[in-house]
Amino acid sequence: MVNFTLTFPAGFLWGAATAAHQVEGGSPPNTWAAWEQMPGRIHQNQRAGLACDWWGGRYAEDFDRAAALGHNAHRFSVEWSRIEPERGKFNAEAIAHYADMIAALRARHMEPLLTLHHFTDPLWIAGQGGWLNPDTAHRFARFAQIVAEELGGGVTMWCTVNEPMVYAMQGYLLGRFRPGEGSLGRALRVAEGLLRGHAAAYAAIKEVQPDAQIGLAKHQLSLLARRPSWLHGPARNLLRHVFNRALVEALLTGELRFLRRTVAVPEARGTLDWIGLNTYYRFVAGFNLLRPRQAFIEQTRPRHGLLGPAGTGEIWPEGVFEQIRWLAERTGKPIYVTEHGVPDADDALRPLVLVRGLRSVWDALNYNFPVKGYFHWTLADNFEWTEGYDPRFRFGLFACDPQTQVRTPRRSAELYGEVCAANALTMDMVRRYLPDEADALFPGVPVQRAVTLRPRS
Ligand code: IFM
Repeated sequence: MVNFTLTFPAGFLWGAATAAHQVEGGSPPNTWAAWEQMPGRIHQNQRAGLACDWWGGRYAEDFDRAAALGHNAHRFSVEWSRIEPERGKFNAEAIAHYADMIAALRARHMEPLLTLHHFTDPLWIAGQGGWLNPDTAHRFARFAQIVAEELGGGVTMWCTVNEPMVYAMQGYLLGRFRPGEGSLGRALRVAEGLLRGHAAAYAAIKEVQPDAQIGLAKHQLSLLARRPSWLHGPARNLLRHVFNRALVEALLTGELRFLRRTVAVPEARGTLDWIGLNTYYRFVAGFNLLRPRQAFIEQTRPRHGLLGPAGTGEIWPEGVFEQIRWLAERTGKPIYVTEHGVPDADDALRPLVLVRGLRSVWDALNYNFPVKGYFHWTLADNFEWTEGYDPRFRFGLFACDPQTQVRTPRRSAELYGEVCAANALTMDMVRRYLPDEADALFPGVPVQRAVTLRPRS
């Protein structure tokens, strides 16, 4: 009987990831709170409402829960529109609130990883054209500078921008996020704006805190080519380049190459101390002549596999290894898994997704890829953007009812807690949480034998 212990390196960061608008509640003057007012934009016209009431102070009890489970780190974001509700006017109370949150993490021996931009913009930024306006990158850098000056005493790990390609594509090409547009050209210009914002914020934070560790969180899709691959393979490669790779390449080269357009962004070159990986799904990509607006590329769900809710793809935890590998080989930088998780209110899939995802991280470490931490998405059920509080999109280790504010741990919280506390995943844990799948997941066949026994054709 196999009885392994997959041990992680000493000092490995274990935690969960959250984002301000999804957990805080209290309607800040930002673009999402405004978008939620528009009929038909969010599942059942819901609004974030109280969310997890972190603005009301419930972050403290949630940090207690995380600390009790052995988390030694937490990724969260600050809300730009609260800190700078009007151009150039910074709100001392909001800054004090985030200082308290950071102190609360430190008091619980949890390392804060602070994200500056997670999908929301102050209304005054939207009013000046958002990330299509070149001035926005400078405004963002000024905001980053103030945050670094005010909060840098307790933070050394900074994430400038969360999922810039998701923000650009969902808002400006697919129309699912504000401003609900359908233009590939504008989506790519927004991505360029966010890249410039990242670079400007990087420089601003380094001015204040030279030893800051600064990165961004990149959403990566695992992509199969539709058959026949000689026809659809190039479409897959193009999507992979545009969505997964172009922006990362630009951080290394200072050139942003999208389709036929190459833009010089020299200020972005070398602005990466680490890179964050957010990954969830696998899709199939192919050519479709009916999709001229999307450069004739269509992205669909695979027919088989562990399928996520409608509108998502195949739940594919092995993508964690695949994406770490590309990011590590291409950038040579330390890697944090800044998000990985699964929407699963019943917790029927999460233990399996966790075990497969963590095995992927461990595999990557064994290839000497420099993975430094893992942040599960997310701590407690929260406001899932366009999906609102749709029960099919509950990502929390804890269930959270936004009306009653009652939290209930899911079994996965305990499983993940055991991993964090032991700094290891063991076969004993896998057997207890996944009794039916344990032996199939870890058959204990030495690689050498598995290779020798592969049937010849
Ligand atoms: O909830 C989101 C998060 O804000 C960004 N990454 C994906 C998560 C799950 O959809």
